[in-house]
Amino acid sequence: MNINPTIVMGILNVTPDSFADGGRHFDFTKAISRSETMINEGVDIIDVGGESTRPGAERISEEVERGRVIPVITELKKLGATISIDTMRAKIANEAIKAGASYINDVSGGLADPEMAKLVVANPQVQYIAMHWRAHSKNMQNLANYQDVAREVKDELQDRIDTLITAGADPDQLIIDPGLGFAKTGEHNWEILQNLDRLALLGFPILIGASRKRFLGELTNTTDPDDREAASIAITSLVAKTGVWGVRTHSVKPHKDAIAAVSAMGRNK
Ligand code: PMM
Repeated sequence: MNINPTIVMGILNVTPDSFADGGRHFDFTKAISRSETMINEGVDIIDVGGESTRPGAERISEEVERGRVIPVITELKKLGATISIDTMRAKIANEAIKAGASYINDVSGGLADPEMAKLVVANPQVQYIAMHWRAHSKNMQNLANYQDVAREVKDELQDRIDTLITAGADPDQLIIDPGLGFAKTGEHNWEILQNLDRLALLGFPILIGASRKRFLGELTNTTDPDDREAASIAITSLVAKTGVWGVRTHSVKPHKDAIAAVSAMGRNK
């Protein structure tokens, strides 16, 4: 179990159409100003993404993705932030590393680009987040079929890890994520959250991205993602208690505070 407090990875979607904050940080100046706020609020890592992965989303070209993320990463490096690049493309990840990223957040766990494993091996100083994924966003909800979602997600992540380690990656580089909402229904997401102890058996740090997602909208009867914040914080608190390594969230301070309260309650126990 992770004995350090859960880290907060703040989301910076530089896209016009993501799940929860699409459009809000699309403009470069707005993206930097949002990042400065997150830094002031104590964010641990800023996750910069240029390609929307919301259900049904079409892919964008590599050039468009590059143009969105690399200038932002270059600027964030100057601000001293710890940077993650949310991409499925090894080329973009490589340029992001050169510009200052120290984490690759690959929602496809290496399935979308066969070059990704080589890049991870070539950059042992970089951490790699392998998320559970079955297909690109356009088709993924057709693949939300499981007998035992917790077991199948665990097995499929094990397979991703085996591929990376066989390619030469250092196990210490790897972080896993069950990919809530990716080829999963709301029920599947809850079942995964109820069974994080089973995922922890893989022996890797776990990242959870529940923040403001659609299944919380179904739970709380809300269409505006901002109205899902209380439910998001509840999940952060409970997963922090189970010892997950990190949470990927839209707001920073409320989640940092929730984690601090969880740590304080667990102190000296
Ligand atoms: N979710 C989204 C994008 N990237 N990365 C990881 N590791 N885990 C996630 O759950 C995840 C992700 C989609 O959500 P957003 O559009 O709100 O960023």
